[in-house]
Amino acid sequence: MTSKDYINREDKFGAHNYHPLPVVLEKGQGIYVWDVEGKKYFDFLSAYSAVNQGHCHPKIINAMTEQAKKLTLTSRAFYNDVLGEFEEYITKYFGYDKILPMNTGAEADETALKLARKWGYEKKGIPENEAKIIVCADNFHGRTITIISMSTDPESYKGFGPYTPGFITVPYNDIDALAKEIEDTNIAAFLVEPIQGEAGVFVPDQGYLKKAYDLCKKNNVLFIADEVQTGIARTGKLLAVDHEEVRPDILILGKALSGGAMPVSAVLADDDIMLVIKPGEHGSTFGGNPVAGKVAIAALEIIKDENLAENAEKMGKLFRDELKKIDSDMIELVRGKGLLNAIIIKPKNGKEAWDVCMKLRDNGLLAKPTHGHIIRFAPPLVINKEQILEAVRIIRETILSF
Ligand code: IF1
Repeated sequence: MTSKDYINREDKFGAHNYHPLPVVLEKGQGIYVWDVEGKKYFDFLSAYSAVNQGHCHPKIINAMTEQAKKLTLTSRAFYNDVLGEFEEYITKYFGYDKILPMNTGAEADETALKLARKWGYEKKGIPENEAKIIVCADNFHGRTITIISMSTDPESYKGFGPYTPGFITVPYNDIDALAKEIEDTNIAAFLVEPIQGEAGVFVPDQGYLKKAYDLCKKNNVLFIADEVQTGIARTGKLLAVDHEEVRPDILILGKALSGGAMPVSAVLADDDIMLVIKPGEHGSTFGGNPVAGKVAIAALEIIKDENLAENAEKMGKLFRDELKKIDSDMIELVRGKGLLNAIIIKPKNGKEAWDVCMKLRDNGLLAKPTHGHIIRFAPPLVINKEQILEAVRIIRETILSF
């Protein structure tokens, strides 16, 4: 079968809820992936920052296969011998009293919303069914009905109503707008991405998160950070909130928590928040399964053992510096933090970000456009200097060819 055959088969039997770049991958190792014709590519998407540790990291695959041979799933109806080990490891790693394990990012976001509402009723004294949560315009938190109810992007929410009530939207990076809304005593929480991914790697002003956090404290509102994409060393620190020394009341993790091996997500909080959820009130068949536990421990160990936060910081700076040297009016702006970066493309001769990504593919580098004019560049964090320079050479030659 050729790439074309694989694509046609997906088109015929799969729902059309994606528009992938036409490349069919069959193997990954570190920062590279290979297609079914054997062509090798730099992976500059990392499965939307899930593969921070690099494709098929041997330590993760080993943890996964060893545990898979022994015990894969008990459900939470019974205890297993791994979950406690994972819970102790991750809570000490991030400095929280408790973890609630889930699978996908959306599920972890939903969990955080439920926690915040329940805390609002039981601890803050909000009248029943009146809790509100403040969210940001242009957010991306996943695809469930409640999460799209918070979205301001018609592509996400249109046609899927009726929507879940109880959300107030404020513009991102606008502290005054937040200050105005947050005084309502029915507000339970403020939910924010430290850097907005889907919005095109939009980095807020230095100090925004700290000021937002202080406003939350002043008004007895929970500060919830969605670090599903920005967390686990992606932006040059373990968490993106670490750049401003903010400690979220509720921390949401996903994606790279498994290094991309399987869906593993988590919600972290201290006892006064986490313990408002009682037995039978929330859960998941697969959440906290022993394979996930072993995989997540390995994935988090790698971050520390291989100094991936420091590497992301250094390589990210080098990458942006080198991109800024490309002399082309097609690159309107380079932005990002650590190895979460994007360029804004100014169309030239009718050629847009999609055409640039197609040519990057031909030249051996995979990246995906977002919003038509932005290209996200987020390689695995194990990338080295030589590889960054080679990738920049491909990007430069590609851009200059238009
Ligand atoms: C897709 C974007 C990235 C997320 C944050 C929760 C979730 C995500 C901050 C949900 C998911 C994804 C999913 C992916 C595209 C993607 C994405 F472009 F849409 F914004 F990464 F940049 N919170 N992000 O970014 O996690 O339930 O998917 O595990 O294909 O939709 P999930």
